[in-house]
Amino acid sequence: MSASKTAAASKSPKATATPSPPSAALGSWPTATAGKPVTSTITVSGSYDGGLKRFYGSGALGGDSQDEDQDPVFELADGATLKNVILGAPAADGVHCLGSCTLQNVWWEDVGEDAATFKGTSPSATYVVAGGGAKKADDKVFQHNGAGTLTIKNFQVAEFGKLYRSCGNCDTQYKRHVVINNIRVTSPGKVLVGVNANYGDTATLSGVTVVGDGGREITICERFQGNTTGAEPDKVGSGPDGTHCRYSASGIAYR
Ligand code: ADA
Ligand code: CA
Ligand code: CA
Repeated sequence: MSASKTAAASKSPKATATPSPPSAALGSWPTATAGKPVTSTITVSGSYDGGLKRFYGSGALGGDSQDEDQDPVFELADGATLKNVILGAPAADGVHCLGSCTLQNVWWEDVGEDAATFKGTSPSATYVVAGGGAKKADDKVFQHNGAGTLTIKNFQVAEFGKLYRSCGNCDTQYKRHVVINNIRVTSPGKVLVGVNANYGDTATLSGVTVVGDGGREITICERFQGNTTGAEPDKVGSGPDGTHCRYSASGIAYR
């Protein structure tokens, strides 16, 4: 690239139709504009803008437990977008995506059984989590039970079990992919991503900042032997291997 072209590009950056939040914004959480109890699952097709209201489970969605059989607060049809939503407590089973979906600027203040579950059955399903954050997940934040690729970018997570898990023991298993870029991770947490090596999963991470983990207790990427029997999967390794856990030391910053 010529010097003049470089100068021109930096002087007048091109406006984009869908700007992503600048990385400098990571660290701050939104203030809810109002509260909205939800007693039965809100189904979304097309686009739903929550106006940064705090949605929380009530009645049948108000259990606040770790039960696996809870309904979600939001259920997104294939191709749907959910944006500007704060999920407060209790958050039941969070958000379910039945196919490709986009979760833009969605915040979980106190993750329920999990924050979002991705269930599309097509290998070409794409799920995008852009902006937002999740706190207080006893176990998983993002549960990938279907096929396809999940991208998590410009996101923050604090106090969690696993940020991402490719289902280790679902009845139907798939090759799954996760791409993580520009996230802020605040200790304590157990595992950033868990993938099944035997089904060919991949996790690609870059731009990860880990805050407050002086003891390096958070495992960045763990590989499992997944199954369809329902058994608890065995761990088979962790750390970058260039195949299933794709990242380099420079992609993970500690502070
Ligand atoms: C699968 C998995 C469960 C649980 C569940 C979920 O059914 O086998 O262990 O994680 O997904 O929460 O979506
Ligand atoms: Ca679960
Ligand atoms: Ca769940």
